[in-house]
Amino acid sequence: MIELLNNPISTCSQKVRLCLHEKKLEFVNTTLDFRKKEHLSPSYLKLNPNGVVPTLLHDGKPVVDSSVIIEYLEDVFPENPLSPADPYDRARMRAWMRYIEEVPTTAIRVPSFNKAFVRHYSDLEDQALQANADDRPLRKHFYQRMGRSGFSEKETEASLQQLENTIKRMDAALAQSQWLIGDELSLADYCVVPTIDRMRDLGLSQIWKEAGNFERWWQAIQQRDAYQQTYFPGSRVSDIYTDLRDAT
Ligand SMILES: N[C@@H](CCC(=O)N[C@@H](CS)C(=O)NCC(=O)O)C(=O)O
Repeated sequence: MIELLNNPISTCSQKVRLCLHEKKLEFVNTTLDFRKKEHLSPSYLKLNPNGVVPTLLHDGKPVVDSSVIIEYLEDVFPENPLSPADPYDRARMRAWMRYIEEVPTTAIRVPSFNKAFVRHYSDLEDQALQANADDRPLRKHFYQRMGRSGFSEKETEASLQQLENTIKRMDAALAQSQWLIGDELSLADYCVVPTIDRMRDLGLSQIWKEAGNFERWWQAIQQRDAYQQTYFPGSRVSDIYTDLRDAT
């Protein structure tokens, strides 16, 4: 039995949902409410001491961290593989995954919080703002830097540059092959999809307007059943923060 403790709009959760659907694995989709801080409750912290989503429960055993989870699913459920058979290609896939985790996955948080989430903290008094940051085992300093009004211009600019670099790197790779690793879809592709979808949702799709290979890949991703299943209504920030709808 597989249960995914996650949140509809969380990019890290979407990455796991994409892989579960692509592998045609049935799972119980359990939503944690960020506004109620359910991901910071003592019972959830016992499963995931980082206080972030997603967490996979496999026969009751917790597996944490989205990339660890999708590799675990590959190990345990080899049917409908999303990892190449060749060890060298698997190493290339993991190198992409590490790059995606370090660069775009980190970068997208800055415009996401600036445009969507910071509004929840803008009226907090100093003490409440500090307490809110202190509550987050993994993200205390991130929330401190964000403060009440969002990330600095310098940090925002650096994030946008990182997102642009990612698109350029992907576009170059996709000139050589259909997917990031050769001609089979892999975990590497799905690792980056939630960042791209979020970029579009935040009105940042002009970044890839000249990237033809990337655009072909993005169109192909959006045709997949797993993509349609992952992005159900309510899974995009613009579904919740309606002022963002003009951006898309
Ligand atoms: N490396 C972790 C990061 C997970 C993560 O940052 N999750 C975000 C949502 S995408 C979260 O739960 N944030 C909670 C918060 O900001 O308090 C993973 O990939 O699972």
